[in-house]
Amino acid sequence: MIRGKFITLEGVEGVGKTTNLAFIKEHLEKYGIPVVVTREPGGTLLAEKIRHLLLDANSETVTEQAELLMMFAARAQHIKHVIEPALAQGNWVLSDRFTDATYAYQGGGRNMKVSTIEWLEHFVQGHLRPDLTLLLDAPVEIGMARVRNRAVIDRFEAEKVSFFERARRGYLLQMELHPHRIKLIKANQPLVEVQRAITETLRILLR
Ligand code: Z5A
Repeated sequence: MIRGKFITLEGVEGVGKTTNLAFIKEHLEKYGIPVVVTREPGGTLLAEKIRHLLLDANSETVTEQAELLMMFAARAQHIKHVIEPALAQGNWVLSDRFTDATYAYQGGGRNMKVSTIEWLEHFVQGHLRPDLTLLLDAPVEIGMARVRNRAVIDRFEAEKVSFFERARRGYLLQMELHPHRIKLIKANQPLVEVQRAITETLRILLR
């Protein structure tokens, strides 16, 4: 069995990750590729419970250490029960966020030490890294404006604009460090243009 490819979608809120996930799935399926769509934090029963705890805006103050460890606890479950088995069975896995989000939000947003994140990445993932990461990038205000009318604001969405600016810079730094894996998609353009750019970038894996 040929192992599948692991693709992740990243970017700050409202850039269009969820919207484009469905588009990518459909695009890959046209090539006869079986696709498993998932998300982080989440993707398994336990990891979804952790997601709920992480996003709950009414909980006690969550320490940045607890937040970081919960992200990786959810990720460990996700890798073991969803990502690895799916890849081993030849599926392509498409995840709405993965570890680049930790570098962006906990590293950039919360100013946590990169060396701690690197250690946890190695501890939890071993050699597992995405084959391709699509970084949907747009000015923070654009994404925020797109999701402004949501009825429920989660614990992250309640953060200040400066937090998301640091997260965006964190993502761009990750891209500088991993230029072969992380590809920038300009998300501040009409959806049809975003999807044209995504299709073009996916050719790297479809060749
Ligand atoms: N988090 C973390 O801190 N550390 C980690 O390691 C991980 C996560 C894995 C939950 O993520 C939170 O977890 C997240 C970071 C943290 N918090 N924040 N912020 P999430 O993925 O569930 O949350 P999100 O980024 O806030 O998702 P989102 O708000 O749904 O954004 P999106 O998926 O990128 O956007 P969308 O839902 O596809 O689109 C938003 C709207 O814009 C929608 O109405 C679309 O129709 C519209 N849209 C999309 N594209 C366009 C274009 N091109 N033009 C016009 N309108 C568009």
